[in-house]
Amino acid sequence: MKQKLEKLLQEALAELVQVSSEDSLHELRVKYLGKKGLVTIVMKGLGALPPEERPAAGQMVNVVKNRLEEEFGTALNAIRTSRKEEKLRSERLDISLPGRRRPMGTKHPITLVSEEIVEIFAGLGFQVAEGPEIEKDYYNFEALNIPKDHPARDMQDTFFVNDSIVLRTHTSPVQIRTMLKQAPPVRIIAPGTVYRCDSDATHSPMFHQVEELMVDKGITFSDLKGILTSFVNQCFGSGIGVRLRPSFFPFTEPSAEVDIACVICRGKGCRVCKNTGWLEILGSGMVDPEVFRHVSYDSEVYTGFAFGMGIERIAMLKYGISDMRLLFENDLRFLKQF
Ligand code: 2U9
Repeated sequence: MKQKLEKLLQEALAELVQVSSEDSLHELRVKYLGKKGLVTIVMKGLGALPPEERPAAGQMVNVVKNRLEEEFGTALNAIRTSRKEEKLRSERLDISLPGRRRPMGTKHPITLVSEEIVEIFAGLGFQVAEGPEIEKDYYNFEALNIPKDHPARDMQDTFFVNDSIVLRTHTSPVQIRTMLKQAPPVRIIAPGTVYRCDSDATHSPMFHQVEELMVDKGITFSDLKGILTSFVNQCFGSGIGVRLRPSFFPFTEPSAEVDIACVICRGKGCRVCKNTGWLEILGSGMVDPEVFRHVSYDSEVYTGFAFGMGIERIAMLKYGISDMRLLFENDLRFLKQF
């Protein structure tokens, strides 16, 4: 019996050395220690021995059984540890690898031009002011000396939300709101989105404007000319020709439209300037006393100038864009050029 057990133990240990997976280890355990295992069969045969031999034989079987249990346990731990290490090795992340870059967008030309204009006026002491795009008829029209039934309302085809609320047709209501909130001096720039019911190659129902307003004691038309000339030189290049033509706006008196020498032909005459040599870039004027009355500014004490320009038009002139719709189609082949 002793020899038989020794042989079983040696065979089991020899087989155990070959085992490399939990499944085959389980099979080996069943083969030797399972219900019908080789060691179990020996144990069951103990009853056939003479009673005086049984205790020693029983002890021997137990020794072999315990030894195998211990060896199988150790082997199971070793298999599990090596499997875990293998998993960690194969799933290791190389955190030193450079990440995948997200494709970078570019600023829209309208944003670029708007930021450039704001920068220029910030350098001249103007502060940015903002207001709502859905605006009271009063701030958009009435306070700007455009009463109901005034023909000027037809110049700005309006999107009405209801009888008294409109989509702002210009950023001028921002200046009205600012003046209602603060006393002079005022030196603000109001960039923003505006809406007019108009759509073709040079008009979009939604477009962008930037307006400037300066109010203080003793502001004159020559201050307007000085600021305008400085702006034009910084925006389109120094020494560029500027001219003012008399015009009319309900909110300014006197009023002037401002032209610059054509940036394409430098004044010689071309298709862009329709052979005039000049390009209209903005409208301007001295704030009408009627507007000051609406915001309770004393027009006997304070004067001011204002002007406004369409950002799309400035962008088209600066970058030589012939169709305004290109600015709204968001074709990346177009946008990536800026
Ligand atoms: C207040 C008083 C006066 C702003 C002004 C213009 C002339 C003008 C147009 C340019 C092209 C609008 O986008 S456009 O169609 N603007 O011609 N804007 S004076 O005058 C103001 C504004 C606010 C309180």
